Parts: sequence; C-alpha cells; structure tokens
Amino acid sequence: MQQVRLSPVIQTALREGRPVVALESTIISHGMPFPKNVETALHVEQTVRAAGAEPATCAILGGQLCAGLSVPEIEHLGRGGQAIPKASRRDIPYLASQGLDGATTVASTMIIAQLAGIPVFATGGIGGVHRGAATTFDISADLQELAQTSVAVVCAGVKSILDLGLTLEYLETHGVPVLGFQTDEFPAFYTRKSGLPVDYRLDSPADIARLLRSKWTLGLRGGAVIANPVPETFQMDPQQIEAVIAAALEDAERQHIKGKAITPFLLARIEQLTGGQSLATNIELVCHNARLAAEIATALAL
Ligand code: PSU
Ligand code: MN
Repeated sequence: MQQVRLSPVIQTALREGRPVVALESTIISHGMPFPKNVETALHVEQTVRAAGAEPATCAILGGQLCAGLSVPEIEHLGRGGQAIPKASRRDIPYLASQGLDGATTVASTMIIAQLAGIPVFATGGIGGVHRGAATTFDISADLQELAQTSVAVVCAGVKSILDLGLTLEYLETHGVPVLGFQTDEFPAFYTRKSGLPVDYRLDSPADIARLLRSKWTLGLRGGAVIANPVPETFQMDPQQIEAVIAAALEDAERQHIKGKAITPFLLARIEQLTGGQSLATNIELVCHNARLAAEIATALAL
C-alpha cells in the first residue's frame, strides 16, 4: 500500500521539484464554523497558488493519508465538522485500520507532509503547553512532533489559551528552533506581541530557507517554528482578547472539558464571545502565513 495518496497535481509538482505547501484540516473541521471553514480553506489554497506554490491540504479519507484534496473533499471535511474525528499522531493507526476519515492536526499533518516529501507547512496556530499543565499534563502532541519530524511550520505564534512561556521552554528542551519572521518577539496569534523573545529573528524567506537547509543537511532532524505575526490592521485589542480567553477558560473548567476536546471548545467559545471578530482575524492570519510558507518553499526549491 502506498503510504500517502498524492493528488495528481501534487505528485507532478513534487516530481518536478516545484514548491509545495502542506495545509492542515483540523482547522477546517474543528477550528471554524461551516461554511466559513470551507471558504477559508479554498481561499488559503488560492493564496498559496498566487504566491507560486501548490497547496497540499492534508487529511485522512477512508483510512488513507492524503496530501492534496479535491474541492468536494474539502467540502466534506467542512460540512462534517465535529463528526469528522480530530486526528493527531495517536489516532492515525485506528482511523487507517478502520478505513475512517480524520481531520489532521499540526502533528499528523507534519507526519503526512514528511512522508510525502513536503518540508513546509502553513497553519494558524500550533498547539502547546496548556495553562495549568503542571497538574493536567496537557501538552499538545504538536510539540513532540516538532521535536522529531522534519517539517517547518509557519504559524502566527500560540494563542494565550496556552502557556506561551512553558511552550517555548518545551520547544527549547526538544531542540526546536523558534524563528521570528521580521520580529524579535514571539507573537500571540490574535496579537503581534507576547513579551517573550523568539530564538532568532530572520527577515527574508531566503534566510529562513537557508537555516532549514543547514539544519537538515547537518542531520539535525525535527521541525522549526516560523512565527509570523498577524498583520497590524487585523490585530485584536490585547486586553479585550485576554478577557475573552479568561472567560472561555472558565467555561471550559466549569463544563469539565478535557483532552482533545479542549482546544476546539476554546476556539468556538472565543469566537462566540467576540461576535465573530476573532474569526475574521484568524482567517487573515492563516492567509498571511500561507503566503510566507509559499515564499519559503520557493526559496527551498531553488
Ligand atoms: N490552535 C489554533 N487553531 C487550531 C488548532 C490549534 O489556534 O485550529 C488546532 C490545530 O490543528 C492544532 C490542534 O494542531 O488544534 C492542537 O490540538 P491539541 O491541543 O488537542 O493538540
Ligand atoms: Mn491536549
């Protein structure tokens, strides 16, 4: 059995050495409401194409790991929403062996991207160390994946539903470089600043591509976090978003939401509490990341 089903376009692009950008699907099924999720997924794909690369949205369909989806397949993931299992590394064997569908997280999308030979991946935000992890042990499998799988992830940082400081400590322990694109500060997803520094600031896609090539040529396996702050005009008010996140976290605690359900719960709650303003910011920053990822993939392909 072929490990990953590549769409014909992605297969050709990879064979010809053209730039490809991997995209995740948990954000489609669990990160945004229908139909905005489908519109956004298609718009992000268009953004990658406009920047000169091919988009490979990843998912598990009928038990097959897939890179490069058709429009009806993206619609299926968007319409299915919560009914499509959220699939991280530990979920892959069950879904594959049962012939089921899965919406892939950052961790499982990295796995598919690596198997397919796609070194660059764009998303909104990565998972991380949750607030209160000292007692809950809730640390996203995304971080462990970044430690071992050689795919660069372009994101807008980490939402402060998580503990940003502990997330950066964890990445340091596991040898994952955190690079700021045109910034010295690690961004906090909805806002450009967190008060925490990145490891290194790099100002061009070519510099980032050079760093990745150095890392992997030296046999230093694992990924890198490329933090791309949300554009100024779409940034949210830091105090407003902090208050909303605090309220969402209280709701989660009151309703005893745990495990894989917590991140989707918090995302939906934040969106309700901001009246859709956070969703608009989310959509903008994903496209912004897709463009940078396409530029990095292009520089890597040269
Ligand atoms: N953070 C976001 N938006 C998202 C996610 C995280 O701002 O959509 C999704 C991603 O797919 C990420 C996953 O990989 O949630 C992390 O889930 P968990 O914390 O359960 O590992
Ligand atoms: Mn978790």
